[in-house]
Amino acid sequence: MDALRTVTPLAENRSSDFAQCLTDGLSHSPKQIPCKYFYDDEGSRLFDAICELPEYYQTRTETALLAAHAGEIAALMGRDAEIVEFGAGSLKKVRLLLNVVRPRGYTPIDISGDYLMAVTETLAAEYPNLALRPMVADFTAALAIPPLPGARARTGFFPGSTIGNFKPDAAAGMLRRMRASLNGGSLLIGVDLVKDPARLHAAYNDAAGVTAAFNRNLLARANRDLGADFNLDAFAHYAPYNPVARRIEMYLISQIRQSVTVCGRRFDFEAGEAVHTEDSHKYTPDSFAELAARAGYTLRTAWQDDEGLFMLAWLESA
Ligand code: AVI
Repeated sequence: MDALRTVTPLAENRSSDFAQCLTDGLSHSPKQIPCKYFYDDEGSRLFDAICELPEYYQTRTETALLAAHAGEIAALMGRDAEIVEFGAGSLKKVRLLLNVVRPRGYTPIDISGDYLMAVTETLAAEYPNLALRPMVADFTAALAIPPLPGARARTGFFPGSTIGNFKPDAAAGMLRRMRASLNGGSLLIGVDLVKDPARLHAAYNDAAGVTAAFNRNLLARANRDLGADFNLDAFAHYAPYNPVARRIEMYLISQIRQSVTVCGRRFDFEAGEAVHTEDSHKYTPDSFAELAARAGYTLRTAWQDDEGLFMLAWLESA
C-alpha cells in the first residue's frame, strides 16, 4: 500500500518543473515530453476545442452515457454520498450527476488551483445545499481526504478516459492509490474502448488540425515560458494507432535536421526524428476489468453506447 499524504498544493506545472522535464526528455533517446505539460491555459483551451470536434466522439459519448444512466448511478451511490472527482477540470460532467444523485458533498481535486477555485465558486452558487471542498492536489498521488461530516459512502469519479494516458502498470498503481484515497469506496470511471483503427485514427488526426495544434503547443509553451526557440512549422503532428499495443501514440516529428536551444542548452534533431508526447491506451471491457483487478477493484456494472465506442464502468472494492 502506498503511504497516504496530506493534500498540499503541488508545483508540478511550474515553469521550473517543465524546464527540468523538458531538458531531461530531450536528452533521452528516443526524445520525449511528458503529456501532463499539454495543459497550460492555451493547451486547456485547445483540449476543450478537441472535445467539440466531430471526430472526437469520446466526450459527447461519455456525456450521453452519464445523462442516460444517472438514475442507476444514483442508486449505486446511495443516500448521503460524497463524490470525489479526480482531475476535476471544468466541473461540467459532474453536473449531470449532481442533478440526479443529490449527494451530501462534492470534493473536486485538481492541480490548477486558481481555475479550480473559480469554477467551484460558480458551482456553489448553483448548488447552495451541497458541501463543497475543492482540493488543490495532484490526483495521481495517494491523498488523505478528511471525512465529510454527514456523508455515508465515498465514491470516486474519474471521467474522460484519462486513465488511458497512463501506461498499464502506472494506471493500475494510480487506481490502487485512488482506492486508498476513497477508503475503499467505489469508482465511476470513463474508458475509451478498442475499436476500428480508422475511427481512432480520425479522432487524433482531425481535419481542422486542432489536435496537431494541441500537440505543437508543447513546443509553443517552451518558447513562451522558457524562451526556447522551437520553429513550430518544422515539427509535424503524427498520431498513429498501434493495434498490437492498443494505443494511439502521439509524436512531433522533426521535418528537417535542426538545432533548438532550451534553457541555454542545445538539442540536435535529425530530419525525421520523433519526440514522443503522449500515449492513449484503449481497453476492451475484459482487459479493463483485468486492470481494475490489479488495483483491488471488481468491475460490477458498465454502460456502453450502441456503437461500443466508450464505456462508463462502476468499480467496487474486491
Ligand atoms: C485527456 N485524454 C483522455 C485525451 C485522450 O484522448 O487521450 C488527450 C488527447 N490527446 C489528443 N487528443 C486528446
